[in-house]
Amino acid sequence: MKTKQTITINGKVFPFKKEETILEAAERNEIFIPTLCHLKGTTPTGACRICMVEVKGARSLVASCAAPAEPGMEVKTESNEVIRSRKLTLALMLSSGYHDCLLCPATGKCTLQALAYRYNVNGRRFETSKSRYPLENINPFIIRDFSKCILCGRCVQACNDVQVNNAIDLGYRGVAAKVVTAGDRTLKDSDCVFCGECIQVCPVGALYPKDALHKPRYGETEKVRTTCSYCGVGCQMHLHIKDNRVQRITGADTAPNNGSLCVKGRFGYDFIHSEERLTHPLIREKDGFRKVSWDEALKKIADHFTKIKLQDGPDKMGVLVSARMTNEDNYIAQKFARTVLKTNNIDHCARLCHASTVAGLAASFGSGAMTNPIADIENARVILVTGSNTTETHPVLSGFIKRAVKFNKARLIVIDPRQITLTRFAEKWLRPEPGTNVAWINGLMHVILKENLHDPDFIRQRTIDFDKLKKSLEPYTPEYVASLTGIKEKALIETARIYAAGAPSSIIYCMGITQHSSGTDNVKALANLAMLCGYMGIEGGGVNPLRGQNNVQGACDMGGLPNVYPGYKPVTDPVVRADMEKAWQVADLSPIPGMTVTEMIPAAAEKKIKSLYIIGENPMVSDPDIGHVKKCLKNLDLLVVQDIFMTETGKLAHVVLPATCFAEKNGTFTNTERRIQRIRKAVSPPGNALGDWQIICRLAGQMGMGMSYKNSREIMDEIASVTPSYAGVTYERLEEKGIHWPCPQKDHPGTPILHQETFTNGKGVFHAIEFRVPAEETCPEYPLILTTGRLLYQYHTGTMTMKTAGLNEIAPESHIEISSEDAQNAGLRDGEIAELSSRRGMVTARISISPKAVNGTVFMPFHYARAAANVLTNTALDPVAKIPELKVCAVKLRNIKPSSIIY
Ligand SMILES: Nc1nc2c(c(=O)[nH]1)N[C@H]1C(S)=C(S)[C@@H](COP(=O)(O)OP(=O)(O)OC[C@H]3O[C@@H](n4cnc5c(=O)[nH]c(N)nc54)[C@H](O)[C@@H]3O)O[C@H]1N2
Ligand SMILES: Nc1nc2c(c(=O)[nH]1)N[C@H]1C(S)=C(S)[C@@H](COP(=O)(O)OP(=O)(O)OC[C@H]3O[C@@H](n4cnc5c(=O)[nH]c(N)nc54)[C@H](O)[C@@H]3O)O[C@H]1N2
Ligand code: SF4
Ligand code: SF4
Ligand SMILES: [Mo]
Repeated sequence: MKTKQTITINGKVFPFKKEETILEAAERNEIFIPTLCHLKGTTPTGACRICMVEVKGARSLVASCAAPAEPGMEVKTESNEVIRSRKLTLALMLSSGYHDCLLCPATGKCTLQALAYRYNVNGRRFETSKSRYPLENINPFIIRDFSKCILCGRCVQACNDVQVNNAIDLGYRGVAAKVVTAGDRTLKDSDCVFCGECIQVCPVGALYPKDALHKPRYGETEKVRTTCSYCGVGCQMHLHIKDNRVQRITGADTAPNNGSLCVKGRFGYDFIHSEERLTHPLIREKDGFRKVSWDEALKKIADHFTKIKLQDGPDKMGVLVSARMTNEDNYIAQKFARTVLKTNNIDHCARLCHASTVAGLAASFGSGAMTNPIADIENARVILVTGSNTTETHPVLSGFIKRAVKFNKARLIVIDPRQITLTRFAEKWLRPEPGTNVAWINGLMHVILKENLHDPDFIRQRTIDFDKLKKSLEPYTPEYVASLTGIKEKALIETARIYAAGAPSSIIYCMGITQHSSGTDNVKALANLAMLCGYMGIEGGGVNPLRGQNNVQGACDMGGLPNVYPGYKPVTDPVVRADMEKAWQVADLSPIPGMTVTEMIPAAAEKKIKSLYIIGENPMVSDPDIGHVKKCLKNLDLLVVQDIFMTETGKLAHVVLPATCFAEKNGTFTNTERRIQRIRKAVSPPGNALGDWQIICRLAGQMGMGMSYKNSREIMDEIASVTPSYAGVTYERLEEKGIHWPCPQKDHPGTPILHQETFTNGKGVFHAIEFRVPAEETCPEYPLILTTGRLLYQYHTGTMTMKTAGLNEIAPESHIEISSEDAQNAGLRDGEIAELSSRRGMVTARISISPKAVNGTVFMPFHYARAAANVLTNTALDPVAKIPELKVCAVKLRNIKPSSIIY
């Protein structure tokens, strides 16, 4: 029998694991060794010398963070010699720079201070040397106090090896040594993206949030673990609370983010305590709104809904649920629409986002969700990212891609018309014309088949309709694809070879694929590609749509859609309907699939929809052709908006209801990788604001239908009882790391990777897909393509991010991103104001000449209500998923001098 290898630490014998360092073996056995420079998960640098230990037989002390544990080793962690050495190291650190603990915001968190205290060392042993570098505070978020820096290098590792933003490094030598940016510029003028990972890892007070000096120190706050309420990555975070306020946010060291956050998650929380929060229900009066009681507001709504229901029928009403609110909120909202209003007219922003994913992947695999978990990206040999500006829109997830390239030699293919940041990490970057996705995907498959690089066993055993696919691919030769997409033949062929050589390759995609009138086709084509090479149901493979909103996956799972109940059970199936009637103890659930949001809003223009209850959505900025949206909403008999702020949509409402935000409620969000995670109440709501499900239940009560729950936990228990993929979920089980659905039983561990043995469908289905041009093409009058999307520093319609001054400082206004050639042709210089118009409207915005832009295409963020990109966008829909073509429309540019106009 193999004996376990052991190491002796402070006289006690411990087994150790292969490749463990002395430090790791000690930590695992709860023996304290101090560290300053050591950063978990990165290569040890041994820079700070504080972790020195005595090893029997060694000539000098050993840095435990870098030295491997060896069999029979005898280690002392606190011998006299070790303590002498640590005291000297600490004394030298304390005499270098200016360690003024009295005024330091790191008090309570500073490791140097804690060690000085533990080893009884002060800064008076040696003469102090002053810092050579002044404090830097001319960026929106981070203060760099070089006088406190001990040059441990953790921030450099955090930036380069964890977030892989490569903004800082150690520069200069000897006494001049310093953490620098390229060219030693300020952070503001560097590649820094203000993720704040450096602040989080700094063991002293050399890096801290700009507002830290006015806030309570670390020891004075209480931590509440919760989930970020911005994007679908679902980062786990700690809200630091004092005086009923969120004072600071830090990353929680657990999956999926392992401590990391992005700039919005870490710094974008001013909205929570904003003065502009809605605090009272409001009812429209002639020239504005009147504050009213909950009873008055709810009675008005209830009376109106009841009247429409009786006079015009339930299907004249619609409800928009929200991907921003919890599963529990969404479940109650759709239950309200189905059981109280009696309509399936329920939808939400997923329609504008991944409706084509849900439709496309359901047709191909039987389940429309991300197939593999986030951490699995690091197992891929090849990563194909397309139509996803990952570093800006799923920043923490992009770290997994960048680390896979940097440390695992994964090969990255980026296929995107814009020169997004990720192209810097890519081996191949293909630049298709917007709207030509089916052409290049078919082209890749054409090459793979021609060169016999496909996986015949997988195709035979796990799929159907391969022959149909094969035949459909014949015309898509590299030459033909080049003529449609602008991608060179050679580049396409080489890319096909790289993808096929992956074993496994992972596909990651987002809005550049879905937001097209051919969105469902694009998604099915990607599913074809992955099945062709057999990359399904395995680690490091899969087809991975990155879900956008914090809880858009959950809002779909909860049945926030017009055609399905919770768990995607069709409303048209009589057996399912009977089950739901029994579970909900109601009769006569509507058998008719409802309208989508892209149908409900236009239907208002014709009075086919008379009332809309919009919860946590802002279509007056986020829906295409907002000129028309406005007309439609104004035509409603009753518009109810339930939000945390007065939005552009709220301003048109008859009744506005104040909801609580994520920091004020309990519940769950389901992130992009299907991980159901807790959110927890940390502060109390402003004024009379109420939780979303509480408001809806009270409204149901007003309408004479009892819907009452003690708490969100009770709602989750009901969700589990009617939703097969959530059946095994309880709050207790979610506590630490959440659970990936499907989780069908209480003892089921959850399912990180889908489709392992069989597809949800049984067999995977190949689809023959023909390329179709976008609904609107360029023409002599509108010669440019407009594509729209996001910026790192703003989130959607800006209701939340625009409350944080620092985010607005970096991304203050809309702009038109354009290539220098196109700008020159239009006679425009960088920073000038131009008019951009489409067949639907016109906006003015500043020109931003950028290498990101490709000739012939301009890009505009859609975040800004002033100069809103959606004044221009096309409402053309994908015929299956009904998603609008937000990524392509035809526009023209006009120079409007003088350039000094600022709107
Ligand atoms: N900072 C920030 N993060 C966010 C959000 C936010 O508002 N702000 N929103 C969240 C939400 S809900 C979502 S859905 C996600 C969206 O995340 P993304 O989809 O990554 O965001 P978009 O900016 O819409 O960009 C999509 C990419 O598609 C490319 N593209 C445009 N047309 C085409 C095309 O025809 N083919 C291909 N292959 N690519 C094309 C664009 O150049 C762009 O790089 O982001 C989420 N994260
Ligand atoms: N041109 C163009 N348009 C687009 C896109 C694009 O790429 N280009 N992308 C589309 C996509 S993918 C999406 S997802 C949509 C997003 O469109 P929306 O969902 O309309 O945008 P948000 O700003 O996220 O709106 C959410 C609202 O919820 C509120 N809110 C936040 N938390 C809560 C809560 O707990 N309860 C309640 N009741 N309210 C809350 C916020 O204040 C905000 O007003 O935009 C779409 N529009
Ligand atoms: S700024 Fe902080 S983390 Fe960076 S080297 Fe200095 S002490 Fe270390
Ligand atoms: S990556 Fe997404 S979930 Fe994570 S902190 Fe940023 S916005 Fe929040
Ligand atoms: Mo989205």
